[in-house]
Amino acid sequence: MRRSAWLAGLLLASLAPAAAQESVNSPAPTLVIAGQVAHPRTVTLAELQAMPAATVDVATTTSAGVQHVTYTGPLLWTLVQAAQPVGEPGRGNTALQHTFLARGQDGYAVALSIGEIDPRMEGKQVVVANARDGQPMATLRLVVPGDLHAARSVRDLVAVEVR
Ligand SMILES: Nc1nc2c(c(=O)[nH]1)N[C@H]1C(S)=C(S)[C@@H](COP(=O)(O)O)O[C@H]1N2
Ligand SMILES: [Mo]
Repeated sequence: MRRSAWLAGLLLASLAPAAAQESVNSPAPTLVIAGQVAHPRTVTLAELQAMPAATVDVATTTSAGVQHVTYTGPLLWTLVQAAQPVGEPGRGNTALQHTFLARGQDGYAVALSIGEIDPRMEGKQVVVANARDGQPMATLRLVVPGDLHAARSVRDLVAVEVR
């Protein structure tokens, strides 16, 4: 395993118990941005709420028909850019090499790629939602607009690992 990947794993492992502890002691969720970035950090709910937010409409098909819900929060793109993904040395333009593993409190994780959310590419408005239909949420949720199934809608989002 590359040393950098090992370090990222260690960082995530050491932060996970702290995050779990926090949800017991305090209702305010936090989000760890780590991995192949120059500036790994833990973003607090207050910081997320202070960032420019996008609102996306998500349609879910249920037995009762199609239901629309709106989610509001900063774009994943904004958070990732602030952390500054770093490429592998000597590989030229590495901007599009990155993928993300977005992880929930329960360990559930889904992958996305930077090309999906880069505004110059697919530009999908993937948000780290902290409000649903305008109401504040107690936990964070990754929202991927346009998905037909909700499997990438990671609830209790606690970490985004940049790879
Ligand atoms: N943390 C976490 N998020 C998750 C899952 C999970 O098991 N854990 N299941 C996914 C799947 S498969 C679906 S269909 C949706 C269901 O969303 P809901 O349980 O909030 O309605 O959550 C997604 N997000
Ligand atoms: Mo699902």
